[in-house]
Amino acid sequence: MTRYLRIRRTLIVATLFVGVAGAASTVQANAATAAFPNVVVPAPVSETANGATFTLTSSATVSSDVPDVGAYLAGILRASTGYPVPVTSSSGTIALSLSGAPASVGTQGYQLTITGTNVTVQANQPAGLFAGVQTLLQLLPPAIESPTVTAGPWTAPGGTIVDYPRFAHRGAMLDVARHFFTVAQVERYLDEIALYKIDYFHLHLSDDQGWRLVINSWPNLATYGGSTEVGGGAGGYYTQADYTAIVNYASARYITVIPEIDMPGHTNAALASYAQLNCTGVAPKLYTGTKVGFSSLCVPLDLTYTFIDQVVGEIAALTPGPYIHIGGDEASSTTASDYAYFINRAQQIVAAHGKTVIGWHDIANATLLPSTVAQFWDTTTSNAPLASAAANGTKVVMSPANHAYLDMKYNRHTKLGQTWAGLVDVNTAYGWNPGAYLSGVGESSVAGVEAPLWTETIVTSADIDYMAFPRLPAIAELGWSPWSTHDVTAFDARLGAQGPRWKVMGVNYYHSTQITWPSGS
Ligand code: TNX
Repeated sequence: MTRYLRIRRTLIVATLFVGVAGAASTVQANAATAAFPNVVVPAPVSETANGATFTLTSSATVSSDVPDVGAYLAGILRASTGYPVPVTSSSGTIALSLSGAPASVGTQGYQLTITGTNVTVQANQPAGLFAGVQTLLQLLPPAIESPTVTAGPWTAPGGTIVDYPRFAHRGAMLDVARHFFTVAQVERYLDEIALYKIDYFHLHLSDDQGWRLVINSWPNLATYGGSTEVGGGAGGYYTQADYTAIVNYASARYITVIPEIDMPGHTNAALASYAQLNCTGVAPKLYTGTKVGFSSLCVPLDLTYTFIDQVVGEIAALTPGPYIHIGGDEASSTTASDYAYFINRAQQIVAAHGKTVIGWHDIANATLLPSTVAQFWDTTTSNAPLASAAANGTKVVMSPANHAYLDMKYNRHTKLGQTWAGLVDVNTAYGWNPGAYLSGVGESSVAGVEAPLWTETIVTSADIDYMAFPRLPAIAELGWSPWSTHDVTAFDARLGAQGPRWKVMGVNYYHSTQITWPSGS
């Protein structure tokens, strides 16, 4: 495989197209060789062209062993082609099948075969079919993503792709606390991240500036703690039914929601909602600025743990996924010994509700449960407490702020965003290796990657789009594609091919000057 990919890279340089016919040993870089276009993000594990061209016609049908995935694909095809695309019980023109996939593709991968007449996606699990559908869509013309009927032809290059992820955890985070985003805005973002095989959506539900989810046993959290946001706007919150709608929308895209309640710091909204949670017994005012590190739950207070137990209990009951994120970052108003005590108790509470803890890497300063996952967010390449946790078996999600933070400015002219972790243009977002980045945290300690989007300066869906695209796909590729495919020139070309898709979808992406965007996009 490595050799195949090395040959592949040579072809990219020569022709900007990748692909081979037949076995690697028979590869020849001449014009007659069938080539796979270099368009799929994240880069697949292997692609073999067969020279055929598939054309989707008005008589096309979809069959699927997983009805929801068939319906998802047919819905996209109908909207843009105007064809009826019925979902049939078997032998569709496009067949999504849970049999016949190679074992090597695992639980999230797939095999996609495109001939002159048919398309087959085979996977071992439904998530793999969904991933294969995303690849197929990227091989069809960009207009296939149009929400309105558009002219074809609807062709896709023939060949076989065998594909599966490097890391099981490929996340995106949205901060709905600094600015509130409606369910519809969150669903729009879920639609966008699903295109790049993201499988975890981390929802940052509470911070100093807002509490965004109704907790029935502590109702003021949402009604008062959710009543503002950065800059003093009206804020907002999700009812439990809203949250369930988000969870279900994500789940239909094979994305697992990770809810975060940040603690013991980043808790001003909660402390403002209930005076009795404060060590002083006095509630602070609501906060609409952007400072961090000034608030803390009252560590010695018994009520603090009743509060956490009830909040976590309600959220755990609403959350089918395995994780609850307890934050734990920037607790600069909590002493080191209070912090360690607090994180230990918070872990026990989450475990008692049957969930696994994720926390920002600061939690490595406490004693971690074997299952607890740490999320690295700093700009350094070494972190002693995290390295020693990893040596003890802790798994790490990688979000180095100077590469993976979607709220950093692209360059000094970018209007939105922050600069504390540096300027992050596309090639910087792409230019690091998650499995060999932090000393003492090697590939086997890395659960995956996450691209967080903090929203101190982000207000609209157009803002979200602008900061996430085109960087989110770079992080998605680092999480999915084998390191042997890592090649900035080839990546930039693949990313450029996404531009016309985002244009058709109305995604307000940043036209990075590092990328050659096709004309008109
Ligand atoms: C740091 S990194 C934070 C957030 C801010 C972000 C802004 C981390 C875990 N916490 O509270 O929103 O920087 O870039």
